Parts: sequence; structure tokens; C-alpha cells
Amino acid sequence: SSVARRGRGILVVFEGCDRSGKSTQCRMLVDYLKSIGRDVAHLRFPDRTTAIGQSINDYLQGTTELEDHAIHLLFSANRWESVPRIKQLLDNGTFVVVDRYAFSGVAFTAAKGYDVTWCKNPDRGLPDPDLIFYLDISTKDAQTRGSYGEERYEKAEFQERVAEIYEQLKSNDWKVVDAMKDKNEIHEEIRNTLLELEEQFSKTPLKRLWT
Ligand code: FDM
Ligand code: MG
Repeated sequence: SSVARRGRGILVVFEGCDRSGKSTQCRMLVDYLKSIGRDVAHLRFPDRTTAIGQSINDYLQGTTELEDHAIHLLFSANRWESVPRIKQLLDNGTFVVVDRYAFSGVAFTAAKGYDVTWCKNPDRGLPDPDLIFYLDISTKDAQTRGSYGEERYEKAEFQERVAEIYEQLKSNDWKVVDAMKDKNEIHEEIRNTLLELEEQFSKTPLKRLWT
């Protein structure tokens, strides 16, 4: 295009409990960025399309059992295997919008009773998201959106513990969004935040997570 290069792309992550609307908001943001002519890639973790992702999928669907630490490391490996692609996209000035990231990894394993620091270690050094949108919803409200699915972890009691770990992980720079608001209102809030901060981030080098 004839537009001057704007610097690197922005890494945007969506986190939140099941039924918080993450996937909807990711889609809306990706569609919006495309509509204004931006290059954008939409990723989600777990990425079930790879060999590692297939093992994760089997575990989530309950067709296989895996030891808790082992599955944790597979989720992390599933992120690491996509790092070359993420870096390349960002280098090319592409927005990367990600549905779940290392925070899900920590929240779901720590919710089983494991040490948060241990859970963070394998993901230390991943590309650090520029923006983290946390879609905040109570487990009660999430349940009013219809019953949970059939996959592992889709139980109210477990989701409650996941939410507690997210609370511990949240830092000041997370953008916490009230997930009970109207989805269009949430989308506007998110895109405004992104457009406001885009220039600033595109000029700062990508950092490494938890280092
Ligand atoms: N999940 C997801 C984890 O346990 N660890 C991780 O690192 C990630 C990325 O996998 F229950 C859990 C969260 C969820 C399940 O996620 C599948 P999706 O978003 O429903 O596909
Ligand atoms: Mg799910």
C-alpha cells in the first residue's frame, strides 16, 4: 500500500473465563481492523491444528488422560511453536489478536492447586502482549449464558477457581472490561483503547513476558 510503514504490529491478547465473550470480541476486533484496511492475524490458543495441539484437543475432549504437569507443558509448547510466526507478523507491521495466551495457561493449571510461579516458568520469555483485555464476568453471570459445554474444565466450580487465579495474575496494565455490557459497547471500548495506544506501542520494542 502507499501508506507509510507504521513500525511493528501490536500484540493484543484476550483473556477471561469461559462464556465471557472473548471469542466474540476477538472476531469483532479483527473484522474492524480489516474494515479500516489494516493487516491483522487472528490466533487462538490452544492452536488445535498442530501435532501438539491435537494432543491437547484429545485431552480436553477427554479421550486421553495426561499428567497435570505434562499437559501444562504441552499448552506452553503450543505457544512456543507459534513464536516465529508471531514475531514475523509483528515485524511486518501486522496486528496480532490472540484468543487466550499464557495467562490461561497459568490460571487453569494453578486452579488445580499448583504453584503459580511454577506455572509461569515455561512461558517466561514469550512475546509480551502490548495489550491484555480481560473480560470480567462472575461465574454466576457466565452460567446464565447457557450451560457449559462438555470439555474438561467446563464446570462452574473449576471456573470459580480459575477466576481467582486470574485475579492474582491481573496487573495494573490489564484492561479490565465489564463482560456483562452490550457486546457493541464493549467492542467500541476495546477498539478505542487500541487505537489510542497503537502508536505508542508500535515505537517500543516488543518485550519478553515475565522477564
Ligand atoms: N487452557 C487454555 C489451558 O488449560 N491452558 C492453556 O494454556 C490454554 C491456552 O483449554 F478450558 C484451557 C482453557 C479452556 C480450554 O480453550 C480450551 P478454548 O478457548 O475453549 O478452546
Ligand atoms: Mg472452551
